[in-house]
Amino acid sequence: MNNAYLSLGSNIGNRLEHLQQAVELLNEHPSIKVLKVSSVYETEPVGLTEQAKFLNIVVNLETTLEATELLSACQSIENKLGRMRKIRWGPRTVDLDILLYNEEHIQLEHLIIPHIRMQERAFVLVPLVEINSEVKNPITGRLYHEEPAIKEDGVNLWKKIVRIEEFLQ
Ligand code: A4P
Ligand code: MG
Repeated sequence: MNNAYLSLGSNIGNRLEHLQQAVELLNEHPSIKVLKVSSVYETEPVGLTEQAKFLNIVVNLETTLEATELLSACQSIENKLGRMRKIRWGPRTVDLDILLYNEEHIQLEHLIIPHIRMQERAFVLVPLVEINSEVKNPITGRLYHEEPAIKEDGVNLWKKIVRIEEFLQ
């Protein structure tokens, strides 16, 4: 069994509903079981800053899928929820990125794990550390809660989540 962390973000329409639908679709996948869902954070856009605020969460799951198969599953959920793939870093119904897959270092043309920008992004680090404060960068061995970027502004608790069921209701 493999263990993975995903980052989910939405900044269009009913943002919470998009995140809930994405987690439901992940959990409905026969080879994926969602173990933990972080609280929901409202975050200032990073990269392309002239866009609406995001809601971001991090999800921990177990899966029998290979990393590349998990990426395909994430992309089909993005497509199902109507993402328009137009502007890099631009607005999206829902975006699913794989942060970590076991403690593997994967470098393929279309898949890099750990996610290359995760240690620079408070909107990833804050929810990640909330669900597992001991998680480490598998390459450097550094704890993600020690990354300086975690202290950056622009990430605010929006909805406290204690149990997955509560999130999926
Ligand atoms: N790809 C490579 N590695 C991975 C991975 N570990 N997980 C490839 C998922 N995908 C990975 O992504 C482009 C390509 O990355 C994919 O085809 C896949 O093969 P994309 O989702 O098509 O395009 P994108 O998301 O627009 O670009 P990118 O570079 O992934 O952007 P990011 O880094 O995901 O940034 N600000 C806030 N506050 N919250 C956000 O959630 N998100 C972004 C998107 C920007 N600013 C944000 C947020
Ligand atoms: Mg992406």
